[in-house]
Amino acid sequence: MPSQEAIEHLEVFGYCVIESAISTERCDQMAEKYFQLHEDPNFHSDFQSPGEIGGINQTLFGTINKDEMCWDCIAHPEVLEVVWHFLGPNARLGEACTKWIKPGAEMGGIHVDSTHDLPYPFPDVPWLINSIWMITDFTEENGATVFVPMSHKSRRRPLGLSPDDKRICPIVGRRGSVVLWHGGVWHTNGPNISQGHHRMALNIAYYPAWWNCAREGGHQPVFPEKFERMPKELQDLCRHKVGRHRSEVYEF
Ligand SMILES: O=C(O)CCC(=O)C(=O)O
Ligand SMILES: [Fe+2]
Repeated sequence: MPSQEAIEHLEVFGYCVIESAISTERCDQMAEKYFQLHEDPNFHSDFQSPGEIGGINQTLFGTINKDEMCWDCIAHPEVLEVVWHFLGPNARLGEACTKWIKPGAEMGGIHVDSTHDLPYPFPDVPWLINSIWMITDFTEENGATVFVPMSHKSRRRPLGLSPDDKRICPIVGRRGSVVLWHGGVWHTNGPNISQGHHRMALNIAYYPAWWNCAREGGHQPVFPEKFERMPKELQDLCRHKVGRHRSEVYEF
């Protein structure tokens, strides 16, 4: 989808898909690496919660320091065109993390992102453009992300929505495609009811320059030696979070 069309789709429906933004060969290399990272006990402290160790729905933070392949995704030109349109030219990286949905995982709770203490109505300007790269194919059976199209227009969270509400749509696609969404659209991971198909995703969040990035727990700093090696465009996105420990870059 050309960026202009993607922008329009996101504006109206709350999400859009850019197909085949990276090659399947690259995805397969990334998948292999990400499955290993999730299994590596050295990184267990980077799970979103300690209860995820050995679990069937895992989020592993700090991908930017662990894997340089994800750098091309974070600063992908077509993605950045959409991000800059909604968040302005000084948009910043929130976090890049990997999300593994194993067979047997249940559908997540439908939610909006980064709004825990925001009053209603939510801001009428986007506060987050979130994205999920399909590192393995996304299917209706293996946990593809699900969305309620246009729900970002409600400017509230999805209270009391039944998991089998007909408005919930899985967004499926070949690996290498990326879904972008407005943080206010109602969404979650689908259930993995497949026979042995694992879903791996790279989740990259972008915030506008005015957003307080310390609000989100778990987001990791970018190590200085990694930052030095990055192309300029990626450095610009990460400029606010260079350090060795989270406490150095976020005040709380
Ligand atoms: O894993 C998924 O499909 C959804 C993840 C999600 O809700 C998010 O990244 O905000
Ligand atoms: Fe989410």
